[in-house]
Amino acid sequence: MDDLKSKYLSLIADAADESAIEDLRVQAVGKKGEISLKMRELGKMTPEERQVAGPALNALKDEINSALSAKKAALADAALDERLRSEWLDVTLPARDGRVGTIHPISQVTEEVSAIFADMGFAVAEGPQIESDWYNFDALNIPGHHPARAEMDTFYTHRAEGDDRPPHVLRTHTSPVQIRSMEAGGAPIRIICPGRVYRADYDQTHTPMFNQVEGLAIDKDISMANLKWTLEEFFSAYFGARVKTRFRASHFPFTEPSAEVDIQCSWVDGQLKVGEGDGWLEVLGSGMVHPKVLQAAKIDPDQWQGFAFGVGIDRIAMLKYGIPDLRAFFDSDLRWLRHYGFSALQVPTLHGGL
Ligand code: 2U9
Repeated sequence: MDDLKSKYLSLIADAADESAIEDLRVQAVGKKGEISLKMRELGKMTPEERQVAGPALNALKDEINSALSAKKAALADAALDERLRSEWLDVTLPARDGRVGTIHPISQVTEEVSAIFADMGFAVAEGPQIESDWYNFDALNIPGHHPARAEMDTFYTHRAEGDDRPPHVLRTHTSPVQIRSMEAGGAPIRIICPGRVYRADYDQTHTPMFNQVEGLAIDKDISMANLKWTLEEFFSAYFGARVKTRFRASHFPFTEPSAEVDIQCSWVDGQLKVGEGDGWLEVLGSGMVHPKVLQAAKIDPDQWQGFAFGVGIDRIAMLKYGIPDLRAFFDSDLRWLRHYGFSALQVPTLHGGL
C-alpha cells in the first residue's frame, strides 16, 4: 500500500494537464483501477486481516482522491493565470486612427458661396443634369443655328434610330435651372444655381465636367448697379478682403447688356493676392437678363427685369485655396484629397469668416 501511495502521489504531482489527471483517476480508483482491485481482495481475507486492511485501503483511496482534486484545481488555476497573462489588454492605449474622409474643395466652396448669397436673400435651386435642348439652348436665346451651340462643345445623348426628336444634352451651364425656377414660381425671384455642367473640352484649364454657380435676381427695378454691388459684396465676403470689380462690355445671347467681370488682384513673389494691387483677373460673366429669355420663362419683360451671372466654382476654389491644377480636382488622388480637403467640422459660416 505504501508503494501504491508513493507511486500515485508522485504520478499525480507530475501530471501535466486535466486529461492526465483523468487517466490517473481511472488507473488508480476507477472501477478496474489498482486500488479498487485491491479492495475486491478484502473478501478473501480473514476477518482480522480485513479489519486492518479495509480502513487502510479506504484511507489510501481518500488520500488519492483528494490529491487528484487538489492537482486538478491547481492545473485549472494555472490555466486561468496563463489566459489572463496572454489575453491581457491595455484599455488605456489610444485608439488606432480611423480612415476619416475630407470634404472636397468644390463641396466646401459651394457651401461658402451658398452661405454668402443666402445672407443676401438668395435661395438655392437645383435641376437635372440631362436637359432638353429647349431648356439648355432655345429658352436662353441660343437658337439652333447660333454659334454658341457649336462653341459650347455639347455632349448629346443617343436617340433610337428613326426617332427624329432633338436629342437631350448634358447641360452646358446651370441656366436651365433658372428657366425652370421662373416657370415654376414666377417673379420676383432671387436664386443661385450651383451644380455640375458638361462641355466636351479637355486641356490644362478645362475638364469635360466642371462646376458652376449661376445667380438670378428678377424684380421691378433691378439694375446693373445692383449687380455690381451684389458681386462686390460676394467677392469681399468670399475672399475676406474688400474686393473691387471691373466690368468690361461683353456679349452673351442670354443677357443684354452683358459684362465680363474682373476682380482686383496683385502678384507678390509669384503669389496671387485678391483684393489689393492694380492687377485684374477675369472671373465671371454677367448681365441684364435678355427680354426674350424672360418671355421664354413666362415672365412679362415689360413688367420685370433683373440680372444674372455665372462663375466657375472650380476656378474660384483654385484662387482662394491656392490649388494650381484644375484637373487634379477630379483625379480622386487620396493624397490630394487629404491635403486640399476640409474637415467635416469646418462648416463655412459668415460669422466664422467662412
Ligand atoms: C438666365 C439668364 C441669364 C448667366 C450668365 C455668364 C454670363 C457667364 C460663365 C462664367 C464662367 C460660365 O462657368 S463659366 O465658364 N458664365 O459668363 N453666365 S451671364 O446668365 C443667365 C442665366 C440664366 C435665365
